[in-house]
Amino acid sequence: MNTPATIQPTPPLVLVFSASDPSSGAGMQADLLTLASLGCHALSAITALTVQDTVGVQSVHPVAAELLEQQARTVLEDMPVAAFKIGMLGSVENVLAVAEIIADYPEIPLIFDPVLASGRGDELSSEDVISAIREMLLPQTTLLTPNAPEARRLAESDDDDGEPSLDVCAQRLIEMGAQYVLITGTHENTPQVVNTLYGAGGVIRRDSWERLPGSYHGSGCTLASAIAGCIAGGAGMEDAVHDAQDYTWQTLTNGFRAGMGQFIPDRFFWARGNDEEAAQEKGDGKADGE
Ligand code: PXL
Repeated sequence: MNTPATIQPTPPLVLVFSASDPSSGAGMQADLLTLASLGCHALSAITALTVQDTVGVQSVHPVAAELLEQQARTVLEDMPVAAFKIGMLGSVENVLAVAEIIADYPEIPLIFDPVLASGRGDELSSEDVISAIREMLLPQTTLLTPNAPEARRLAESDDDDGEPSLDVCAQRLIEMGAQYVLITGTHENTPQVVNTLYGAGGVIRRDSWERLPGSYHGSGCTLASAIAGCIAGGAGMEDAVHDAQDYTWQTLTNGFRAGMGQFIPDRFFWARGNDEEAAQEKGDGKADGE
């Protein structure tokens, strides 16, 4: 065995289940960058390969459930994981495989970003994946982080006359088994982006953020991974949710337009000496936002 002269303390370990995005805007690459930036070491179980750029998703190729299971179980048997983060799962078989794995580690907090569609509207989960998520994963979820359209889709019921409010959706998701729900308001038609954290007793906190003019690829992955990183580092849920939003907002104001489509959040803004003034100047140039 290799023993370095001084043994360094191990950073908090977070096991991520998510899909590869070759643009590194979203998906596993976004998760790894975010967790590294926050001082964690991420372990990765790839659920699917996607073909996409900053403009759109061309195809999604789920990995075989047995291969997903082997990736996760191998690292879980070797290393003590402090938190799980789940993103896109890609198939019903993968939902079931992940549900079985995490059931063996009930003490590890689970941050679950239910990726149903990309921010640009590309479908990323079928109806049977959504049913499997409701039944198998929500009861094991510590924090669910849907955007408003995802919250409505996961919480919808045949008995609904009109569209239920987001507060009602959150309450239903908690009844389905999630301990906490953070609904993000980027897609809502409000002057500011309002993100609301709910627990069993209702609203725990609401945070409002300036609505930025750009359209970003991977902001939801960044937020959920940042929360998982804070939880793995020992934060309580409310602090983790606040600090992760603050971090994510900074990655967005420092976002860059690498290709012809959406901006990419800069998870390492602090390593590039970007100060607020520079971010402001860059922000002024973002004219093509959603
Ligand atoms: O942003 C959600 C997301 C997550 N994971 C993958 C994605 C996307 C959005 O495009 O492609 C792999």
